[in-house]
Amino acid sequence: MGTYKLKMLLIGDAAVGKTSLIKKFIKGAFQKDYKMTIGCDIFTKDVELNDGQDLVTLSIWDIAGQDRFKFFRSSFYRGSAGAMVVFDLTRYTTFNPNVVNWLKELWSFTGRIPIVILGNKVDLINMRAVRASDAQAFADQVPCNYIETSAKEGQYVDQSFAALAMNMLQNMKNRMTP
Ligand code: G3D
Ligand code: MG
Repeated sequence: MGTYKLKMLLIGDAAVGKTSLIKKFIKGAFQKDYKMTIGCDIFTKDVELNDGQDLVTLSIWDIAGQDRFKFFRSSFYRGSAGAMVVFDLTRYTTFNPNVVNWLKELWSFTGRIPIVILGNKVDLINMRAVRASDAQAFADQVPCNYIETSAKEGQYVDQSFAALAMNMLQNMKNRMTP
């Protein structure tokens, strides 16, 4: 049984659903800590992985403002073990080119930490502007998981956080093994 504390980020354009995904995952009883100087909210949640063998306390960092706090982004990124890169399936530019832009910025601060790419708002079927096959092909190149979610209906939200937590844990264990 291992216990770990891992910092993770949600990044992506405004209004793609980052805060909604976190709230859906945390459900009702969440603890939130607002960091005024960085302009972000920090949520905390425990998850059990590997059939309860590992307990991970996730510290989930969410950008609260938009560009206003850009200057402080280095403190936002510092020390994070992984990230969710979120785009909106109904707005093409949030995927291309902006997922790449977010990834470049992330990795310029953190190095190549694990990520998952989320195509959110999959419930808006008739408004889809990004093909699943295009997003999957991009994720295959990275490589990383690609998951289509709905923060509104809850589809694959828990699975996305679990997948990233598993990747972060595995990455950390690999680094600790000589
Ligand atoms: P952000 O934190 O990335 O900026 P928010 O995004 O979580 O604030 O969400 C932006 C808007 O998109 C919100 O609408 C929210 O309800 C909506 N939204 C988020 N996720 C989904 C989803 O999966 N499906 C649908 N249909 N809508 C979603 P409002 O109108 O409240 O601003
Ligand atoms: Mg938000």
